[in-house]
Amino acid sequence: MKKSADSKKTASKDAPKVMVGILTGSPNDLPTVVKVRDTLSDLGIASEIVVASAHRTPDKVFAYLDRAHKEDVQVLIGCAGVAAHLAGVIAGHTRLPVIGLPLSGGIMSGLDALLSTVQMPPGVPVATVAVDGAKNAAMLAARILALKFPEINDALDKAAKKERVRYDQTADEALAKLTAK
Ligand code: AIR
Repeated sequence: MKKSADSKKTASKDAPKVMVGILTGSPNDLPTVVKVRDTLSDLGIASEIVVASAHRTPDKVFAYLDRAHKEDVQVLIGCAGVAAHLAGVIAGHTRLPVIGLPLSGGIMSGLDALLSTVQMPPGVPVATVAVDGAKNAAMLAARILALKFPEINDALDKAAKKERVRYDQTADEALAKLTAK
């Protein structure tokens, strides 16, 4: 079957193996969802984005999951807004770990999506991150992968050290500005 057109890495024989499948319910979700892919990419993790809706195109969701199983994708991320059942439907169809990313929008600014994603029945877990928490969805996928792939653990260590430097520098600069007033 053809690789997703949304995949950042082209499907050549040299392309890194896709480890994370990111499904999202609408093309309108992409400005947030692309941050998941970019964070994974910064950690050296190949992923692909597939636009497929649990309600509008459930057949496409299941076809992708079947391909993901065959291609040995390791972690799945389901992103959706409003009646956000995508991650839950994915979790009902796979044994792979599923992360849910609820998206804002709609009359409840994402609270509807958060509850639709997180309130799963016992036995069908979805590890749900914050509304629009694209970075944490990627970081959680990376932590899961790091259990099996030491190079991803190293990449996470490096990223944490870099983040610590950035945080301390920002704090120092903010305090220096205050005292200069
Ligand atoms: N959605 C699509 N199918 C099922 C759901 N819950 C979500 C999308 C999007 C929102 O509905 O993930 O966040 C609105 O979709 P659209 O395409 O009308 O912008």
